[in-house]
Amino acid sequence: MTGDPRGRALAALTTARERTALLTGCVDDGELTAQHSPLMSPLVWDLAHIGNQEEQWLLRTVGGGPALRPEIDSVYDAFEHPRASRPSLPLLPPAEARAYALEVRGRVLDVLDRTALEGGPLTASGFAFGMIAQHEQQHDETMLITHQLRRGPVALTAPEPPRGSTAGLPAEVLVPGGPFTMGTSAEPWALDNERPAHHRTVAAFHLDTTPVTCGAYLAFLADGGYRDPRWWAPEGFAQIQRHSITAPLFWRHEGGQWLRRRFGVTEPVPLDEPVLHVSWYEADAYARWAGRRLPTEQEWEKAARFDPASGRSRRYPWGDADPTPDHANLGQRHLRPAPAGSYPAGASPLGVRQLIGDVWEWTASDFLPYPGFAAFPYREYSEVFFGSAHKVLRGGSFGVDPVACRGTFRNWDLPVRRQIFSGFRTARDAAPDEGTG
Ligand code: AVJ
Ligand code: FE
Repeated sequence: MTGDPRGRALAALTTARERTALLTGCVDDGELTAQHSPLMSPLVWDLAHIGNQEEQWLLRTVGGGPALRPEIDSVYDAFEHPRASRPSLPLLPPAEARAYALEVRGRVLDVLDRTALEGGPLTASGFAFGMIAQHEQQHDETMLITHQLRRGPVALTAPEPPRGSTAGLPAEVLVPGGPFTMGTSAEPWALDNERPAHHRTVAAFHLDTTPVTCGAYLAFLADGGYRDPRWWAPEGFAQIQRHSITAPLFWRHEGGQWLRRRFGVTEPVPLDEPVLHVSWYEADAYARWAGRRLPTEQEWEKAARFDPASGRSRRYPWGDADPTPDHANLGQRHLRPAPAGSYPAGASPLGVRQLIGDVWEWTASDFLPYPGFAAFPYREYSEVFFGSAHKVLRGGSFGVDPVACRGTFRNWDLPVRRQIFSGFRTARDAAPDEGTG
């Protein structure tokens, strides 16, 4: 990240708030207060929670000011109240939630004006402001998921993504074995779980050039993949049986073809688009059926960041420059993944495409701390989630803003989850004489 941190912070906070305004302004108050799925909060909870986190970190902790509305902290504490229970809380009504978030933001801009963006880790390079912009954008992706789960059309518009193709691309790329630098100690707005930079060694492996497409996934369905326990982790097979899952979420078979519902519109499943809304179990089963496996988180990051020419790990597959619309499908600029093979300018040095943007990619790995991890600034962001319950996703989706997406960024979820914008790519070990060194 380059340039003036104050300008960066202001731009990131402003971009996040514009997106929040669209996501909470495209429906009436009834839709804002309704719960559209027990997996999600009412949209009006996200809205005031965004304001409340901003109040706690930027007005109270960084600004040192008095609390504006301390009595609502508990209502918007994600740990006190699971998502399913949030509709029964005494939530601020939509107009009040909007006014609260606006009031907080006005005061935050004064804090930003008068805070020296140096010194301790919270203020250096504007970290806390960047953290809160990332927090708001993460909830903006969550709110976009809520819109996908809602019944009825979604009044958000976006141009179609660029039309790429896999013609002429190899199916997979050989990533050489050997050490590389994983994580970061330099990225000023990196969150605690991305830190510190450390060395890892991976053996040579082959990685899909693009995410797995709906067309490839359909072959797994057609082969009876959802009925064959050979391909599934036992808990995964139990889950698809318990819930009668026979295809990715939002797909249905009708009139001899596969359709899917996308933001309230039903369309034929697009064969060349990365598959979306699959669980870790579905991704893992597909990979086993294909005679392959999911990449580990280490392999994914090496493919995304390692530059064989310099031996250095970079911020993104294409280098150190911040993402532009030519590099990757990010920021809700398009409300769907681009076809596999899109974004040639975003390719890695070895030619891997679409590592950043389009779909979050499930990895084989549990969400664990890096050696030397230190929770910062609060344990509840990452530390309480470490362990074998959550699997890591990498690379970001079309629904995530560039401020919350980079080669080191780590997302995580339960392996049963499929309402998120999740897809995957597959890998396989290289032969002993391939790509060593
Ligand atoms: C990192 C996406 C798993 O949404 O639960 C939002 C982000 N943390 N508020 C989530 C988050 C606190 C988090 N994920
Ligand atoms: Fe949050």
